[in-house]
Amino acid sequence: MPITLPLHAVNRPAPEAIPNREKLTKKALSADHPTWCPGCGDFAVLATFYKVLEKKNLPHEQIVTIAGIGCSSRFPYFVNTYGTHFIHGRAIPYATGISLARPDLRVFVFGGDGDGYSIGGNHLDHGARKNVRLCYIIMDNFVYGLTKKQTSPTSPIGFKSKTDPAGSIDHPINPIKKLIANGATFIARTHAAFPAHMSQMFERAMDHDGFAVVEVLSECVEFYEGAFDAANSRKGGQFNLIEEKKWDGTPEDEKRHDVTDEIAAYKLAHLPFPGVFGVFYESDRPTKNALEYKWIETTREKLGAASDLDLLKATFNRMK
Ligand SMILES: Cc1ncc(C[n+]2csc(CCOP(=O)(O)OP(=O)(O)O)c2C)c(N)n1
Ligand code: SF4
Repeated sequence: MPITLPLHAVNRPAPEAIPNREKLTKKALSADHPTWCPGCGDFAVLATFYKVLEKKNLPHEQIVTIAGIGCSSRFPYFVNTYGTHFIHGRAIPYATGISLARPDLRVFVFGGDGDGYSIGGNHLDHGARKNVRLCYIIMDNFVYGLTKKQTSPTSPIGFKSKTDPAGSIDHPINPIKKLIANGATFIARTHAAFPAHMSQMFERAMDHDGFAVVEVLSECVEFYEGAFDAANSRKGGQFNLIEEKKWDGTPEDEKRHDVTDEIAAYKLAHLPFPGVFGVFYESDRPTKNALEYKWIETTREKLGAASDLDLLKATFNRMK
């Protein structure tokens, strides 16, 4: 059964955009020069992230970037914000702590398919079910790039790598199905070769109050060149977009996708590779941040306007 608490009763406002803050130019947002191979899809993801941050007017000092380990996970080095390049697969629990403790911050998590779906796969499931307020951008290249070509959880069957020289035999995971099943409240998919679409997806993910994930197909030109050509209209493939319902009462609208319909989202996610791109699912289930905040405030009142220290002591006493 879904939680039926009225949202307005539990949602603590997300940090606000500041309309008149100083311009966040590329210069202001750039840190180290990216060490990625020339042509790596991750460059486009970084450029798009800079662009969308500026457009969103987010306060510079409130932006946090967290990542695990991998080429894509080097992201926080290249963005001039507070942030951490953390241990492999553990970006989500770390980012969860930051998001819960500091509701004034905007928490962004970055990583690859190995980091997010393999070693960190279980953390992804729990972040999604808890609906932690953060925005997770996964650069999926269907391979382990940093460690030079091992099979990843999204590598297709038959993919030849250093761990599978005769071709991968393991069924790849479907990240979108996994995220729907586990309760992520914003799930989108895009392609690094289409920055305009990627920007739209990033913007919507940033606007979402909850666990927002954007899966970006981002080519590893060194170890899996051409992996996403089938989804690239400029390379003879097809970049098929999800058409969302407009609720305009027209007969065409009947066929459009209702992003709040979990089963419809699942069916779209089930389409064979290269599938479709856009927003698969979006819902406004209460966040863990809001529920936990409400619980703390209720306890505070019960204990007679208790201080943070009193609350901490009461918690420890309960565990004695
Ligand atoms: C505990 C641990 N196990 C293994 C590694 C080695 N390792 C580093 S990055 C990586 C995989 C990265 O792949 P992915 O997340 O897909 O990122 P990409 O480099 O392709 O962007 C692995 C296995 C490690 N650093 N730590
Ligand atoms: S190895 Fe692949 S993923 Fe890593 S920087 Fe080079 S092209 Fe990008």
